[in-house]
Amino acid sequence: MRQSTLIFVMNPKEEILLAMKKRGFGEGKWNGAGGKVEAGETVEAAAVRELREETGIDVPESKLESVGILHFTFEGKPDWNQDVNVFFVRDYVGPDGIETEEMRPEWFTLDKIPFDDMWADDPYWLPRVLEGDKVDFSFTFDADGDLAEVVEGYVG
Ligand code: 6U4
Repeated sequence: MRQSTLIFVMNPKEEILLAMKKRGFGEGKWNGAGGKVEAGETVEAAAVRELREETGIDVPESKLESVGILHFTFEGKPDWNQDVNVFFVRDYVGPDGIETEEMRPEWFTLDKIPFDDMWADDPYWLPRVLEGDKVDFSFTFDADGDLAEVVEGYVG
């Protein structure tokens, strides 16, 4: 299964950095930074690289906290199927993200997370992660692109 990364940065004020995807997969949605893990790359190295490429924020791998895994099946687009490795970077202090060709980052307070303009699966797992849980979910999107099935897996 294709592996990808998804990274959410939080600052000491407990705001979360979301980024508006300007092109390609997930265009028009707020999401974390992230993308495909390249051949020969670790998941953590990919997370650091994607965060830097998409928001200009540079963190060491040691700042990454693994908070879960999401398995996606897109029935209409099997080549989109992917396992998404989700990371949080907590207590980030440093330059704000910059707008890149791919993404426009913005800080949100936790009560203003724009779930209506995010992936349909996000309300199932992001609040859980924000409460401190680790998550393992499987989501199936049907041929119309609608979220059709949600299965919660076991996290030890
Ligand atoms: P790169 O590698 O940046 O050129 P890109 O086209 O940006 O590729 P892709 O497919 O590599 O995107 O990565 C997709 C990104 O979207 C990853 O960060 C994972 C995330 N993602 C995919 N499906 C998602 C979903 N249903 N809900 C969600 N994030 C999802 O919240």
